[in-house]
Amino acid sequence: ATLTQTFAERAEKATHPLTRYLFRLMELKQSNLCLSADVTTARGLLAIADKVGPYIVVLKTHYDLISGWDYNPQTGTGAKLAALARKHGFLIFEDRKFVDIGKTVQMQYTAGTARIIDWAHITNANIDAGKDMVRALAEAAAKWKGRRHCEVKTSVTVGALDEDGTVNGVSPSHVEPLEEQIRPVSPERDADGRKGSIVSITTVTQSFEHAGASGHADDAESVFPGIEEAPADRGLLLLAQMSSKGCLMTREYTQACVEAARDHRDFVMGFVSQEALNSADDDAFIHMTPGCKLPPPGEEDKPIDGDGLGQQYNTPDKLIKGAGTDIVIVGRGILEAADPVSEAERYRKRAWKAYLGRLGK
Ligand code: 6AU
Repeated sequence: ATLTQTFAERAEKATHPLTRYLFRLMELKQSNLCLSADVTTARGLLAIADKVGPYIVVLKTHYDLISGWDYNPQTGTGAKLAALARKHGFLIFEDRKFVDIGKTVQMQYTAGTARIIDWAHITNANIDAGKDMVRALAEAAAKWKGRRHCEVKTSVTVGALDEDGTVNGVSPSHVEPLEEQIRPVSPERDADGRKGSIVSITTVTQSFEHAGASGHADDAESVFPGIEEAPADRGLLLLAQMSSKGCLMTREYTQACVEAARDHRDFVMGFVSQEALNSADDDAFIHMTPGCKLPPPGEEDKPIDGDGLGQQYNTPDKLIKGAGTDIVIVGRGILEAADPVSEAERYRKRAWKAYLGRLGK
């Protein structure tokens, strides 16, 4: 069923809001291309994202190979990428390949310097450590969404203010208050007879107004007519198969990824894989495929070599039409071209043609 259904039809069937959005974006931009923006500087990343943005639906990052990444949640590299994503209409995919125990991946996803969850719509995981870590990441995403929705959360606690100015009160249970406003309410003695004031403490927790990868497009007007704003959701792709030579992922492992995806439809959008993994009854998942390259223009019959370090390449036609995947992920094929922008357009056209070919159009 997957092979002959249009992306528009699958947008209706997808259960994940971001997958629905992505399928619609693909139809609108006539693109099933993801740029793997493996450049080494933050400046270079933002520049290529802005230039290639019109031709892609997903921008893939490896934030840990980029120097000069600015971690400021409001004005840093993540926030700037998010603004470009709104401007051009693409989703940001941090290719983090989480693999660890649930608690650790939760922390790596939401905390630390990069705070991936704040700017990347999509990330991915290798489930070698067991599928509970998918649930752990899903829980972190649900919590993030809940917090984001109450953009500014305030809570009021009453405590006693000592004469020396210290507050003896129950402190609010929220984490990381951005600021606390302490106002005296009335002079009082506390239970121990100490003089002080009853105070009201208003805790303002993290405001997500600018930090999220979605939000208001006031700072960057969309240049693509008809593009709606991405939903405020987070999604995961499971690394089900790899493109590299000698990959150790077995059929059992790949099948476990399919099962984990079905268990977490509200969070798992689909797979990074080399072929379509859906059975006939299930076409709600999306497949993104790396290891994609075109022969140079005019040398169409030339075989495409690997990179000498284990990477193996296939053409968009082979992957989209032949193996039934949905989005091709292209890095060096575009980045190392003399003109990356026209090369991105060439890949977009070829991958879209392969999709139409799959539909028999
Ligand atoms: O087009 P390339 O070969 O320059 O870059 C391919 C990109 C790299 C890899 O880290 C990534 O795709 N990748 C992945 C992903 C996306 O998870 C899986 C895989 O099997 N092969 C692969 O190359 O950024």
